Amino acid sequence: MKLQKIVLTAFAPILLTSASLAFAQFQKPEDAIKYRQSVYTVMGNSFTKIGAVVKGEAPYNKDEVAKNAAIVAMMSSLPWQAFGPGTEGGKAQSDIWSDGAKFKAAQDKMQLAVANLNTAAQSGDLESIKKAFGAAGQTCKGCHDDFRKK
Ligand code: ASC
Repeated sequence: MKLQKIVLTAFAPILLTSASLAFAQFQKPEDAIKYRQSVYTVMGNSFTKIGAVVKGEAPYNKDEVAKNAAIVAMMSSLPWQAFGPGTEGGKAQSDIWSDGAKFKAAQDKMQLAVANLNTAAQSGDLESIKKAFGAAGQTCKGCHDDFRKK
């Protein structure tokens, strides 16, 4: 084995660990705020497009809804790493940091609901999409009521 390869193999776990830590870290609180708000902007954009179909304001196109539901589901795991200690600000209420367990429960609920929406969207059954969309929207609203400044 070449020395380079041995060294890389030996340090791979450390490199991977520091890479995943770096992924969750931000230089300044404003960077974390901008990151989480950006994620919500992208999620909201796709969610609203599905909403237009559900409300009958836009025609149902299976591939479009499936694409947007996949975007929402994928993005739903991202905001939370940007609510670390010392990143208070934006529209975030202080309860996020003082009642972390409640905030975590709300995150899990939303992630489950948008995963269900994605499953329905990939299946292409508009009735189940409508149901799952309503349930997902409730989890958005619940979290806003409890944790977002008005
Ligand atoms: C959206 C959006 C939200 C949610 C919420 C659902 O499209 O931007 O924040 O839906 O309004 O209740």
